[in-house]
Amino acid sequence: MTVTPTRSLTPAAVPGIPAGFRWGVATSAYQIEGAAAEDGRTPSIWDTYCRVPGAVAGGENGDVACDHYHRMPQDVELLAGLGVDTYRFSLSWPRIQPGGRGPANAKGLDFYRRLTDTLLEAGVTPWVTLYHWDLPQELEDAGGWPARETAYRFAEYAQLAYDALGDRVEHWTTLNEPWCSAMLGYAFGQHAPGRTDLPAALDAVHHLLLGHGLAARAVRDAAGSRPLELGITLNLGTADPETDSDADREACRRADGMGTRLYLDPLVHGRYPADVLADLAAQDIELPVQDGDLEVIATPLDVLGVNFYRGALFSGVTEDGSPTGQDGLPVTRAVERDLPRTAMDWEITPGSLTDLLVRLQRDYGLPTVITENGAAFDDGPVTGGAVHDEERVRYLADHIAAVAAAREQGADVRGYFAWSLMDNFEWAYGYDKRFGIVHVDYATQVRTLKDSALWYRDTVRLTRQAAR
Ligand code: IFM
Repeated sequence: MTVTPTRSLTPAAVPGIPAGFRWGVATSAYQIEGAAAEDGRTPSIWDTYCRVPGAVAGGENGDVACDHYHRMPQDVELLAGLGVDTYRFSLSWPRIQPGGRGPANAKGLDFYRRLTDTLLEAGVTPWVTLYHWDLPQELEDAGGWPARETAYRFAEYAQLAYDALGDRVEHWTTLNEPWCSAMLGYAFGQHAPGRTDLPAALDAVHHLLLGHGLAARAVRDAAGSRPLELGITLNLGTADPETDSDADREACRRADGMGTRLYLDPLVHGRYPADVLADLAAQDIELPVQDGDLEVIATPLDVLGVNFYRGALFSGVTEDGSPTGQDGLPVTRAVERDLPRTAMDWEITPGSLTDLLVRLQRDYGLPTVITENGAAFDDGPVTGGAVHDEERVRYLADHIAAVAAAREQGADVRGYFAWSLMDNFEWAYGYDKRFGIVHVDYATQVRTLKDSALWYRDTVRLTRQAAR
C-alpha cells in the first residue's frame, strides 16, 4: 500500500494508536557497551571478526563503542527523558557466561541487574534480547551455529540469564534476526564469523530455531507463574513482483520463502515450508531436522518482534532477460526503484510496513511489536547543541503512520521501538552509519539529542495524551 508522505514534521498525536501501546527505543550489547575485556567478558565472534583485515569499514571494532558499560546511569536518564516506556537491549552472552559454557559470571550479571534496576526506578520497562549476534568465540571454534550443540548451549545460557533477571524482567526475546546470524554470518561472509558456506548457513538456520525453542521452554519453565511475555525478533520485509510474469512471481515466492516463511512457518505452524525445502533439495541441501525438533521450535510465542527497514521488488530474470543465473539457479533479483534512500542505500518504503503487518496478522495471527525501525542518514554536525536530522524525522513519522494504518486494517501491533537510541557500531559498516536519534561524539562520548529524538518524545507524549 502507499502511505501518503508526511507533510508536516511538527509533532502531533498519531490517530489510531491506543492507550497502552508500547513506545520504546532499542540498542544491542556489542553495538554500544564497549568494555570488551572487562569484568570477565571473553571475546565473541564479533571481537574476532573485527580483527580480520578488511572485514569492518575503517578496521573499527566494539572495544569502546558508546562506552555504555561505564555510562549506563546517564544513558538510562537520557532515554527516560524521552518519555519512552520501554527499553529494548541485549545481554552479552560472553559477559554473562564467558566462553559459552559453565557457570555465570557474577560481574556480568551484576551489570544487567544494575541496568534493569535503574530502568525500573526510572519507570521504564526492560525488554531483554538474549542473543544479538555475539556468540562466544569458543562456541564458534567448536562449530558455531551450524553445530547442533550450540542450540543446547544457548538454552543453558538463557536459563542462567533468566534465573538472574527473571524476578525483574518480564519481556524476553530469544534471538534477534536469525536470518542475519545464519545468512550474513555463514553464507555471505558479511558478518561474523565471516564464513561463505551455504549448506552450513542452512544448518545454522535450523539450530538457531532449535536454540530458540529450547531457550523458550527453559524460560517458560523457570518463569512458572510469574508474568512473562516471550518472543523472537525477525527481520522482515515484503517481496513484490516487478511485473505480473510467472518468473517475477516465482522470484517473490523464493525471496519470501527464504526470508520469512523459513522462520515463521516452523515457529508458528511447526513445519518448514515444502516449497523452500524443495528449492533447497534442488541444491543438495537438507535441513538437519531430528525427531521432535519441530515441536520444540513451535513452543508457543506471546509476541512476534518485527524489525523492519524496507520492502523490495523482485524480478525472476537477469538484466539480460535470462531466467537462470551463472550458478544455474533460477534468478531472484532485487530490482532497484527510483525511491528516496537512506545512507545505507536502502529504499524508503513505509507502505511495505503496513502490507507486512497485515500479512503477518493474516498468515501467523500473533500480536506484533516493531522491535526495530529507523534509518541511518548522513546527519549534519552538532551545531549549538542540536542536530537537524529532518530526513530521520520524516522516516520515523512515515513508518509510525504505517503502523497506525496496519492497526486500522486489523493488525494487532502493540508497540514501536525506534532503532536506535543512539549512534553506535553498525557492524561491518563501523561507526560511519549513524542510526541514532541521539548523536554520539565518539571522541568525547558526549550525547546530543537530535531533532528526531525531540520529535519522537513529543509525538509519544501527544499520542498518549490523545488516547487517554
Ligand atoms: O544495527 C542493526 C541491528 O543490530 C539489527 N537490525 C538492523 C540494524 C540496522 O542495520
